Amino acid sequence: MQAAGDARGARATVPARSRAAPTEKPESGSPSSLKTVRELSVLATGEAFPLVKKIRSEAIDHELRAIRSLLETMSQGKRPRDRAGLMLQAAGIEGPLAAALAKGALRAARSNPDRLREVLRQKLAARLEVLPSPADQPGPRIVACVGPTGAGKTTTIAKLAARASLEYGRSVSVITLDTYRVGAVEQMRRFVELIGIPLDIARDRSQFAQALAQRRSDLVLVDTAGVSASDSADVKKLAHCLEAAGERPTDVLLVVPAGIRALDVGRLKELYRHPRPTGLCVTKLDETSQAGGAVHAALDESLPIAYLCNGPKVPEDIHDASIQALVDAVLPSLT
Ligand SMILES: Nc1nc2c(ncn2[C@@H]2O[C@H](COP(=O)(O)OP(=O)(O)OP(=O)(O)O)[C@@H](O)[C@H]2O)c(=O)[nH]1
Ligand SMILES: [Mg+2]
Repeated sequence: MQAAGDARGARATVPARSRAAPTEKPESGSPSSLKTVRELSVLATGEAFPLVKKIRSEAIDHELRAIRSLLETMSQGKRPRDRAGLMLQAAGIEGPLAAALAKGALRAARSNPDRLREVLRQKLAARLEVLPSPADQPGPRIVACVGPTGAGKTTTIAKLAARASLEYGRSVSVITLDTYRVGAVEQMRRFVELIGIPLDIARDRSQFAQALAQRRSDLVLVDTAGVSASDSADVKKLAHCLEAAGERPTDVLLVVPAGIRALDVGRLKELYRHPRPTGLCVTKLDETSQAGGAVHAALDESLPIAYLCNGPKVPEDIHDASIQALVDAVLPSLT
């Protein structure tokens, strides 16, 4: 795996879709692939043209910026330490991480307190790391999504599968280990049928090993059942299954919604000691104005960030992670 630090500089600025494709895009503009993308959008969101959501979130963004700016003006009289604390608290960054960020920023902003927010943004950016898109690495690869119930694991697998298969023409297959939840297999089956890729259903380690041995696809995406804090036995079973991947390059992405609380991130950390995640996928950035939980998931767990998702649409609402985009979501600039 490429060192995350190497890639950070290259990805420190936004546009999310600026990755090098391992293969040429063959037919991404063809009528049939456009039709498929449209059908995937309907399947994932219930609407063919989810513009309403976009317009609404822009209006909310605008309002939020105005409120943040007002709060900032009102806190001008406060001591810089308190202002830094308020800014981080409003972003959902808490505890020792908030204290460490504030401490570093106060020193740097001493000569110019008006720069406090900007310095906090820089301090945050300096701690975050990016994992170059695992699903786009050349050669055979397994990418599994794990995480709490309803975080967006299945949708993320569908987004990655559609992107790799329809946009880049790679050979992709999906194995689902989620055979518990009612309707889970059916949900995945509808996505793979639209994309036109095979699906294997594995109930245990031997079925998982068999599916891996049979499929020759470059990219094998593995969907897993959601777990809650009390499900450590299920996580152990999952780890046992994934071990069947042996020496094949495998990434385990911890999928978390951006609005997760710092405390709940701590619980996840306990839960996912094994399989140990190799990267983070932050979902539902469109659903929260307090995305600090995503930063806690990355920093408290020392995880590089692979993807940012800002909506349910398949495949367009997934983006290769960029530090700038995450910092903008968590601690937006007011200028
Ligand atoms: N707004 C928004 N919704 C999302 C996003 N990602 C997924 N969703 C929605 O969140 C809901 C749950 O998504 P799933 O992909 O089924 O979540 P999961 O983690 O597989 O859930 P379980 O398998 O039950 O643990 C669905 O309604 C998705 O459409 C996102 O980035 N933004
Ligand atoms: Mg699921």
